[in-house]
Amino acid sequence: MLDAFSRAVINADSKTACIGGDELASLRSFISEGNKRLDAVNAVASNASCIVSDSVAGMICENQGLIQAGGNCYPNRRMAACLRDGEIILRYVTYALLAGDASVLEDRCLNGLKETYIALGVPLGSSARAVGIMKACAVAHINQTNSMYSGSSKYRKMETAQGDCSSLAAECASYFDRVIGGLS
Ligand SMILES: CCC1=C(C)/C(=C/C2=NC(=C\c3[nH]c(/C=C4\NC(=O)[C@H](C)[C@H]4CC)c(C)c3CCC(=O)O)/C(CCC(=O)O)=C2C)NC1=O
Repeated sequence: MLDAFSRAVINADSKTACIGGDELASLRSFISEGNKRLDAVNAVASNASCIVSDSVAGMICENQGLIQAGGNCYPNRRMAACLRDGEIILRYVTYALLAGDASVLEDRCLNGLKETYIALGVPLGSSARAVGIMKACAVAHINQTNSMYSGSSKYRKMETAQGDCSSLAAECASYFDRVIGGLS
């Protein structure tokens, strides 16, 4: 498992070079933007159960055969496994966002997942759809555009300094895209 710092070392070592100007500049911004990154991780991690349940519900809403006999979210044992998988995937995305590197997600979560799903008959397209909804939810939480319930008791405002988190939201989206890519 790598993070932004160990990744810079590996890259430099593969060129037998010292850590150079571009890498240092990128690490400098990783540090100076560090509090934003922690807020972004917190925005996703502390809304994880909401993000997972909404995404799996959305996936099922669009394809109700999943919860009928023969569907892969039927019976409750499979429904529970599906929700659990959503939580696992989201958890590894938050680790990657914290580290600023996808290797923890690749090595510990995605490695072999597609093969496991094929062997178990877990539908890859539906899984990718649920991950796609999680991506939209997570991005909205990071950018604080999750205003659907704004003003209602369901809306949970996260107190953070105002600022532009669009590049962290895009980075987070790229980790979900890796999951979708790994399942297709
Ligand atoms: C650390 C990383 C890690 C991952 C990612 C992981 C996934 C994982 N998901 C599994 C099952 C499963 N995964 C699902 C998921 C779904 N079914 C659907 O219809 C939806 C499309 C989808 C939810 C979005 C289901 C239903 C099962 C149970 C399948 C079965 O037993 O028939 C299994 C088989 C063992 C078990 O049932 O617990 C594994 C290993 N395990 C791990 O250790």
